Order: sequence, then C-alpha cells, then structure tokens
Amino acid sequence: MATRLYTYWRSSAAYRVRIALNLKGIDYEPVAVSLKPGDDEHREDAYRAINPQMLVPFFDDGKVAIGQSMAILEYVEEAYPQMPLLPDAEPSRSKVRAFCNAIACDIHPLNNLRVLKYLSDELDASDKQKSDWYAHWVTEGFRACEQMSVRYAHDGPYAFGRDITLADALLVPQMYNARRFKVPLDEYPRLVAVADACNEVQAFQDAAPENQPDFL
Ligand SMILES: N[C@@H](CCC(=O)N[C@@H](CS)C(=O)NCC(=O)O)C(=O)O
Repeated sequence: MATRLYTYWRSSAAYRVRIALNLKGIDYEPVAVSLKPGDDEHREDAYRAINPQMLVPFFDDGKVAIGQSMAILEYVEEAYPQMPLLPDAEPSRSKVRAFCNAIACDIHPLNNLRVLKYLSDELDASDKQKSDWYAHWVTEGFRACEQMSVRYAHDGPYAFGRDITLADALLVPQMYNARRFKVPLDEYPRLVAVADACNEVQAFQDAAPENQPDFL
C-alpha cells in the first residue's frame, strides 16, 4: 500500500508533515480533505471513520495509521531514519522538541480554524477581535522561539544552526500563517531569516501550500 497523507493545502499542521516527508524522501500519496467552509470534508462520516478527531493531517504507511502531526513526525523520525531531523545528542535533541512544542502546543491550538470559528459564532467576536487574538498568541510564542533560536545564529542558517531539524518544519508553516494573518514580524529577525533560508530548500518549496494539488 502506498503511504498516504490526508492533507489540506492550507493546513499548517499538514504542511509540517509534508516538509518532513519531503526532506526524508518518503514517497506519499496526498489525499485531499477540504477544510474550506461549506466543504467541511473533515467533518463527514467517511473521514471521521479514518480520523475520529476530524482534523488533518492523518498519516498511514500501511504499518501505522495516526493523526496528530507531532506523533506522526516522531514516528516518521523513528521508522525512517534517513536525513535525521532530531539532533543525535542532548541537550539539543530536547531543545528542538521544546521549540516544536512551543508552536504545536502553545500557538497553533489557540489559532486553529475551529477556535476562530467558535470566537465568532459562539462569542460574537468581531473580525478585529479575532485578528487581535490571533496576533497575541503568535507574538507570545514567537518571542520565545526567537530567543530559543538566536543562540544558534552563529552556527548556521536554520533554527538550531547548521542542520535542518523538526524545529524548521514547525516554524515555516507557522510563519506562513503569521504572514497570512498579517502579524507584524519585526520583532523576530532570526525567525524570519530562518524561514527564508528554509524556503530556499526544495523539500520546503514542494511542501508549500501553493504547490499542493488541491491548492485553490
Ligand atoms: N494538534 C493537531 C492539530 C491538527 C489541526 O488542528 N488541524 C487543523 C488544520 S491545521 C484542522 O484540521 N482543523 C479543522 C478544524 O479546526 O475544524 C496536529 O498537530 O495534528
């Protein structure tokens, strides 16, 4: 069976996994699940039967079928050791994971589609309130990530220096989202430079939203 990734072009959590699969040279079949309001394919029974959480991404290589991008990235790192995306040694290995979780656990869940929808549908938040909310959580998280990465600036262009790691696979999609929601980025010169360096790499370019078959 071909490895499958259930994905949506604009999903930043799926974008993380696309980057890692491309970096590792893992061939996969993208299965598009449209999150577009009105389509809401992720909420249909057919998709719920695949992923009870009704979120993308979902990964299936015939051996392991799982949701949750961090779980997928950790699994892929263990099962496909080529082009390692975690440093071999501590403390860098744990520091990369901490950077990833600052984005995956502390920024992204607060700014997810269903959270923004709840703010407007249930709490009557205005567009301005929603974009302030969005920028607030990105700002809190990016301030910390900037500090975490700036220590490695002397060592190379990527978040943790010379080698591309999972931190870069998390940062680039979050940076894409920050730009999409027009969050000011002047405070994060290191993060902007890291994302620019990553975006020079083919694997990142191939994972970009505008290069997905389901791009609208
Ligand atoms: N923690 C999950 C988050 C997944 C997630 O929130 N995916 C978003 C797209 S980036 C989604 O499917 N949203 C659908 C919704 O909010 O209804 C992960 O890292 O995979």
